[in-house]
Amino acid sequence: MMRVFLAIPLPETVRDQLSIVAQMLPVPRRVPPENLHLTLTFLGDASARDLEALHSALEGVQVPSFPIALRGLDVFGRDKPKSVHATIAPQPALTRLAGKVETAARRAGIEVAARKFVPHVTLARFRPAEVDVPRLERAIIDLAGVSAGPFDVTGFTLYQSHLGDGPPVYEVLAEYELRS
Ligand code: 3AM
Repeated sequence: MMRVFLAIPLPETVRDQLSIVAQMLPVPRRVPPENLHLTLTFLGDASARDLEALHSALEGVQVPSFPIALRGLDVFGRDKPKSVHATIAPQPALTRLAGKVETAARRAGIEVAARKFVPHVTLARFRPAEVDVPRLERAIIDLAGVSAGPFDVTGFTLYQSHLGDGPPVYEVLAEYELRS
């Protein structure tokens, strides 16, 4: 089985901008710049057979390319934060794309947890006890004006996540282009 997810890769300039922002956060374990991405759907463990069915289903996803922009920061976990992320300016085309890839995954027989799509780019992950929460909250307010992009989303990628000691290694399994 392979641990896989579908995500939008980010241009290098955007990853560079975001990693500078991440450096300004009082947090441990920032996401390495090369790992920054925007998850569309986490698929979990899939077999090679699942992935073949998924590949056929994803080739049928036809969505025109669209721009997105990153604006400001937020946390997951509220008063016990577990991660900090850059938020994405509202873009209905992005929500539609996430809906279509999720439907394609279900059609391919992959169980996808039903959860609301909250578009984000994770900048750091940690345990709540590892951060000074008021200090982190102040940093997020101070950095409310950060932005990156806009840039055109021209495709999305199927990644395999290899877990080990240290940050995960994301391997590209397949790339899907959006129509320009
Ligand atoms: O980088 P982000 O935050 O978009 O948190 C994991 C990461 O998301 C998420 O999948 C992305 C690639 O690893 N993820 C990991 N395990 C998950 C799970 N069990 C999960 N998302 C939902 N359920």
